[in-house]
Amino acid sequence: MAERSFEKEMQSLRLGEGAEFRGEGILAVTKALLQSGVAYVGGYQGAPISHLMDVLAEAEDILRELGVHFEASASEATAAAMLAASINYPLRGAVTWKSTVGTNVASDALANLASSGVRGGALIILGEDYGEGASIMQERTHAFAMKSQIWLLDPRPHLPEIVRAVEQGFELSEASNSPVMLMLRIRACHVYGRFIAKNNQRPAFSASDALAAPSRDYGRIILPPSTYAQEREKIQERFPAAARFVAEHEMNDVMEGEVGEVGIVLQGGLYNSVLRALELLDCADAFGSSKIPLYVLNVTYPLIPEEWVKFCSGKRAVLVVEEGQPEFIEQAASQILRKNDVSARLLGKGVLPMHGEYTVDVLRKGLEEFISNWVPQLRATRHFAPSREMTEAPLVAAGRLAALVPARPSGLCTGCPERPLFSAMKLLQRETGPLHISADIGCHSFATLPPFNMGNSIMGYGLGAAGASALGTGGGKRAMAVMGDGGFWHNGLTSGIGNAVFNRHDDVTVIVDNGYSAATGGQDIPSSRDANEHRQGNNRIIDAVKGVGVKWVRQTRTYNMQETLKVLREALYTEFRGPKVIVAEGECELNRQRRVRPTPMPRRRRRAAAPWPACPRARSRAASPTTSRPRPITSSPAAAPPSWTAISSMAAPRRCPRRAAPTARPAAAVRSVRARSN
Ligand SMILES: Cc1ncc(C[n+]2csc(CCOP(=O)(O)OP(=O)(O)O)c2C)c(N)n1
Ligand code: SF4
Repeated sequence: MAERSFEKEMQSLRLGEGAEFRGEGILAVTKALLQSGVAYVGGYQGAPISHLMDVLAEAEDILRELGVHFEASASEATAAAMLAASINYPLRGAVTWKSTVGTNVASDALANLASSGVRGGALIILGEDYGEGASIMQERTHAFAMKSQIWLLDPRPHLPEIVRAVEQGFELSEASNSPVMLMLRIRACHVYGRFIAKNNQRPAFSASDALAAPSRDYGRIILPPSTYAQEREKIQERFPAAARFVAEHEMNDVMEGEVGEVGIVLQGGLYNSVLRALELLDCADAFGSSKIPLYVLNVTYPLIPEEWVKFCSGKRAVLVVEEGQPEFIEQAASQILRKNDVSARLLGKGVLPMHGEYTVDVLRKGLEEFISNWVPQLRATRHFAPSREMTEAPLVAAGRLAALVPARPSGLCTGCPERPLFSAMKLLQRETGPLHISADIGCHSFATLPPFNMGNSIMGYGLGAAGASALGTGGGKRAMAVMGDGGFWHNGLTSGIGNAVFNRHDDVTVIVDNGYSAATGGQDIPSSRDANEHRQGNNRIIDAVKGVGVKWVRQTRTYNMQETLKVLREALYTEFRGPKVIVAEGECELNRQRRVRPTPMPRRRRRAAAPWPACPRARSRAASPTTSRPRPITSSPAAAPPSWTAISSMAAPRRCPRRAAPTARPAAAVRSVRARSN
C-alpha cells in the first residue's frame, strides 16, 4: 500500500503531443519513459525513488495498455538482471533503486551487463541518497559507473532537462551498446515544473517478438574468450562512441558569462544550488544568467576532453564543483588539462569541502573565496541588497533554536507494533543481561536509538541474521538478530536463515512481520496480506523459513508483550540446538490506518480489504479462538493464511469496548516515519 495515491497525476501520463505536463520530477521520469517506447520496467523501493516505484505500480494499467511489462522486483539484483533482455534484443528497459545501497546489491548483474553490452537501451534510474537527510552510509555512485564503464547522467534539476536525460539516455545506450545510469538527487526527484509532452509510444519491439525468434550470440556471454573481446570492445568501440554521442548531442551545457578569465565546472545536479549561491553573491540572477561562465556536466562520466579544453583555455582559474569524495572529476580534469597543455589553475576540493552535501550555504562560502581570490573585481562591484541577506538569515539563530526546541531524534510511530516487541526485548535483558543484537534496515533500525538503545551493528538490508553469523555457534549466551519482513524476502531468507541452517547456528532471529516495506512508505512485499491484484501476496514467512530447514519456529503477536516475552525467553533458554526463528506479527500501524479509514485511495485496484468490525467486542466474537500462549509452528499451518483482521483479533490485548472504532480516529494521530526517507 503506497504512502499516497497518484490517481490524479495518472491522467498527466496520458498527455499527448504538445500538451503541457505539470508535476513532480519523479512523475516526469515516468512520462519520459512512456514517450521513449520503453518495453519493460522494474525496480526496488528506497528513498529518494520510492515514489517512482509507487507511481509505476499505480500506472500499471497505462503500462499494460502500451504493452509495457512492469515488475516490483524482489531486489535490486533482480531488477538489474532484468536488463538482460536488452543484451540480445532491441528492447528498451529501465530499472530503478536507491543508490548506493541498491547499486551494491545489483553490482554483480550490472558488471556482467556492462561487459556483455546491450542492443536495446538500458537505463538505470538511481536515487542518489547523499547529504543532509540521507539515510545510508555516504558514498557515490560515480565509482560504480567508472569501474563497470556505465555512463553516468546527472541532469540539471529542471523538468525539461530530466525528460531529455531519459530520452537521450536510451539513445546514448544504444549508440554505445552500454548501459546508462541516470542519477537523481533528492531535490531532482521532488522538484516541480513543466514541460511540453509528446505522445506515448508502444515499444517498437516486444517480448513476444523476442520469444518468437530468440537471438543467441556467444560473444555476448560473460565467459572467456568472449569477456576478453568485450573488454577490448569497451575501450576501443563503446567508450569513443559514447563520447562522440555526448559531444554531438550537446548533452552538457556551456553558459557564457561576463568575465572570461575564470570559469566554474559543475555537476548538473548541483546547478540550482550553485546558481542560487552565485545569486546571493550578486554574480547571477534567478533566471540563470551568471557573470561567471558555467560548464554544466549533465554527463559526469565519460568526460569529454575537447569540451574541457575549449572551456578552460584562456582562463586563469577554473573551479570544479563536485560533491562528495574522492574527487573523481577533478582528478580526471587535471589529467585532461595537463595533457593538453592548458594552463588554467584547477581548483575544487580545498575551496570546497571534501565531504558532505553542497548546500547553498556551503557553496556560497566556497564560491566567495574563489571569487575573492580570482575575480575580486566582481566582489568590488557587488552590492548585497540588505533585504536579500535578511531572507537567507535564519529566523532564529541555530544556537537559540537548540535551546528552545527539544531535539527530535528519529523513532517509531506512536502505536507502532514494533514498540512492544522492543520493549519485550528490553525487559528480557533485565533477566539475561545485555545481549548481542544484530540489527537490520527498516523501521526496526530505530530501536538502536532511545528509548530502546539496542542493536550492536547494521550490515545492510536483510542482513540482520547474517550479521550474527560469526557469533552464531559460540555456545553460552545466544546471539540475537532482528530482520524486517521486507529484508527477509529481499535476501534474508537465504543470506540469513538458510545460511544459519546450513552452518548449524544456535542463535535467535526475530522477523518483524508488519506486512509491508514500511519505512519506504508501505509497499507490498510477498507476505503482504492484501497485495494488489497484480501481485501474488500472502506468501507466509513461516512456510518459507520451514522450507529452508528451520525446525524451531514460533509466531507471536507483538502487541501481546507477555506472549512475546515468553517466546523470546524460550528461544534463549531452550535445549534445542539449531537456529531459532520468531515471527513477530503486528500490522504496521501507519498502513493499517490507511487500510481501514475511509479514503479516496483507489481501492478498486486492490483485493477486497478484510472487513473491519466497528466494535472490538464484535471483533473478538468474529475472531478465531484467542490464545494467550505462544503458538509453536510444528504442524502444517492452516491452508488459507489469515487476513490482518483475523490476525489482529488473535491474542489481541484487551481494550475498552467503548473505545472509538479505529475508523473514527484521525489518521494524523500516527506520525509518519516516511519523512525519515529510507
Ligand atoms: C539494499 C537496500 N535496498 C533498499 C533500501 C531502502 N530501504 C530502507 S528501509 C526499507 C524497507 C524495510 O522494510 P522491512 O524490512 O519490512 O522493515 P520495516 O520498515 O517494514 O520495519 C528499504 C527497502 C536499503 N536501505 N537498502
Ligand atoms: S511506519 Fe509502521 S512499522 Fe514503521 S514505525 Fe510507523 S507504525 Fe511502525
